[in-house]
Amino acid sequence: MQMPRKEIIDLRSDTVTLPTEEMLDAIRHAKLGDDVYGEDPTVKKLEEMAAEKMGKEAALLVTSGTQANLVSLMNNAKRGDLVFLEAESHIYWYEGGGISSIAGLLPWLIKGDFGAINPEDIEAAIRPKNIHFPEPSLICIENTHNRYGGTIVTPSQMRAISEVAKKHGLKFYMDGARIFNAAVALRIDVKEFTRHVDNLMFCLSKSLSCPVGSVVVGGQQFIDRARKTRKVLGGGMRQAGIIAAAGIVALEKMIDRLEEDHRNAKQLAEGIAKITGVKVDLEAVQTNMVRFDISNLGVPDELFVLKLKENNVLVSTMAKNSLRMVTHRGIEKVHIEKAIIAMESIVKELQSKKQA
Ligand code: TLP
Repeated sequence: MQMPRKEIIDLRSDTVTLPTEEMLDAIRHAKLGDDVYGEDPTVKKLEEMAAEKMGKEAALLVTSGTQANLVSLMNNAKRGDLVFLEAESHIYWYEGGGISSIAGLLPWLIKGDFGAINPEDIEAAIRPKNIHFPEPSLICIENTHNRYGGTIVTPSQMRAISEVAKKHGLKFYMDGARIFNAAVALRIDVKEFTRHVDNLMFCLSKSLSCPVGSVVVGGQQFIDRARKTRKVLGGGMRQAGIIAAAGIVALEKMIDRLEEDHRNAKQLAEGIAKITGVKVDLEAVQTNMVRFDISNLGVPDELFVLKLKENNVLVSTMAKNSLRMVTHRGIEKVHIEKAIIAMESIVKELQSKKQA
């Protein structure tokens, strides 16, 4: 007799989401053309929809969030320029150093509060024009902020940063990989965020459930230049309508449901906060991520992650003693309950071994 396969509760990231049936249908029936010739009607439609949704002139479909950030950095600043970034930003931590090795830029890190850079700290970091100093040209923020656990940079915080940018003639860019999570959590239109930046990117392939793709959005001239940079980086995609078709479904149908992911994340956070030895900052649980600290358990991270895996729960490691769980489509209330129970029993087992 064949044993039923155990269901895996994959909380490593919202990037693991699979396309919906509707996306697969849309892909199957998409009108296609060669997008490098500007002839793919489905890509054009997605780019127009994205620009309209974000309140900007134009948009560009790219292969990934990393490519979106790189293309944007290369078109917001010139080689040798200085870029202000939050110290824990994805661009700095997880993009292979492309900001320096490819874009030729110098990152200047500023520590934020729950991921939001304080405008006064940017002011303080801007030095007078002097032959010794690199030219600052760009401020980047991340919204929601990944390494802080999906925290939101609010529109009013963004406005204050944009005032510093304007005062000093700097460009202002947002890595908005999960900006729809922020908009849904605060129940406001996404334009409340985007109006403060010159340009931004958002990801289709994370909580919006698309199999691949991100979109860069901004002014027409910026997007025209970005289109060329994307080609140089090998991102000209020919019949990319098969990617855009899923993106259109995402923009039409997948945004409102993010509220469910946020509810699940809150329930997960409250459940694991009750477990002795596990610390969660509930104030930081603002969208679909839960970052938690296991330093009081006195066990190596790898062992804890492995124990969870043996119980069919997958999580990711963010730093020593710090783990992350991300809720997304496919993770339901029942999975949250199972994950909490699994964690409770692992902690109990580890603690009884310690006492023995
Ligand atoms: N984030 C991934 C990993 O790379 C850590 C994840 O699982 O969260 N900006 C932000 C804020 C991101 O979180 C990510 C992906 C990216 C950019 C890059 O997107 P991709 O993976 O499409 O290159």
